[in-house]
Amino acid sequence: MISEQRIQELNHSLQDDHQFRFNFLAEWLDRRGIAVQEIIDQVAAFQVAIPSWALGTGGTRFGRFPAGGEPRNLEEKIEDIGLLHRLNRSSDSISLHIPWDIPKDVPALQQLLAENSLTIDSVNSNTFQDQPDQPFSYKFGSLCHTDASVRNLAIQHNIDCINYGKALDAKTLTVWLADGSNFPGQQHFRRAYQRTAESLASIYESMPADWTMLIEYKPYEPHFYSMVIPDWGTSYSLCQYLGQNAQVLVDLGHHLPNTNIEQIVGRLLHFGRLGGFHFNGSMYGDDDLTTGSIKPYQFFLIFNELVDGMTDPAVKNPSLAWMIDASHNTKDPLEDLLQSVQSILTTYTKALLVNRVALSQAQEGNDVVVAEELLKDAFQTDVRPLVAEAMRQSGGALDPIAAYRAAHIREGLIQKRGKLSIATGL
Ligand code: AOS
Ligand code: ZN
Ligand code: ZN
Repeated sequence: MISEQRIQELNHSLQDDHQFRFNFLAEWLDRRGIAVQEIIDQVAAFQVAIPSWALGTGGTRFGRFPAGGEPRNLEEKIEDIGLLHRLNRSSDSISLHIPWDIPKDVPALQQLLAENSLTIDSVNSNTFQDQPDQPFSYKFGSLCHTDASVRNLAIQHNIDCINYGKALDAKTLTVWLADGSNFPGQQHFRRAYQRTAESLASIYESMPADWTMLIEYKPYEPHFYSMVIPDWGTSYSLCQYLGQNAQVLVDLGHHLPNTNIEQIVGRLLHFGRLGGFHFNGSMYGDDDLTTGSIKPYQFFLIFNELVDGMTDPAVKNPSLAWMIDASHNTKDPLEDLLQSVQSILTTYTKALLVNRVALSQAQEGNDVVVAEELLKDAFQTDVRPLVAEAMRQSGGALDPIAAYRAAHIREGLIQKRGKLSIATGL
């Protein structure tokens, strides 16, 4: 679709402008005692997993408008993500979804993954919809269900997911439960929680010792009165109950408007219970929009908390799973993912620029203005040349979206797969 040589040619035409902008910024940061190449190395090393379900245009219940050339199977999804990774050198893994991505020919898939320099990051279970041949229904819940046969079906599905993941060398099981209720009185809160905890424990016991279970929370949707795991506190309590290999997953869109997500991140880091992220953007709730598209300052404050926690030796948190969880109806999905990764790296870079010694002094001395200005200074720095340089040094494109357009990739995919091909996804 696009060769490394073509990427280099496209870079060549942008190199002059890039060098000018990069030199200016590097010199300025250097004057302030910031080790520029160290920052570039950290940005180049930062990898974000791409969800298999974001490669098509996610519909809404009102309709769906296919992008054209959407991947029709797991092999084509791997090709698409390989393409993203070739362009930005920052998306080297995939979040799988079962049953949409059940691996069939495992050796062939492993080879395809290796050819594209990709790995499988995590496996997502799906107990939010019934599959055609399913003996019992998830209509009234899965791991929390009142009927043990339904709970066992959902437990077994999660164990199957672990086994599919093992075949492809994944090490993470992501559990998001749609379980909840729509009307007061429908569900007994304490018993639903208890059943969920016990079901999760059965899954946890079947998990290899080097695996992590990520438990995602969500305040509403698909249920609108209560969710069994609505908030980080519930996820955290379940992790405490299960053991060291269970961690909380923060999906940026799973908070009520104006929730202080950065503080949640700080709390979970403090407890050593932050397992990973689902990056996306949102205005109202679980909007699954492009990461950083709506509230870039809040996104920066979240990364500021992350960098602070990751660089503080007192924080004992395992390494995090960085994942995108997006799915919407309007953009070319591959362009959207390129934008998301770009926004994640840009925001991470800004957080790396924060003068932590000065910030800590201002905080200890209660100098509110200086503390705030230190954050704003980093946030307002245009770090795009550093991100471009990180990608260039890793063999990627200086401007991945421009390269994607210049290579007419969507047109090529439509020719190959047809205008109406539809990817499985949300
Ligand atoms: C659903 O709202 C959650 O964000 C899930 O993480 C995710 O979208 C789903 O598990 C994908 O199947
Ligand atoms: Zn999610
Ligand atoms: Zn979600």
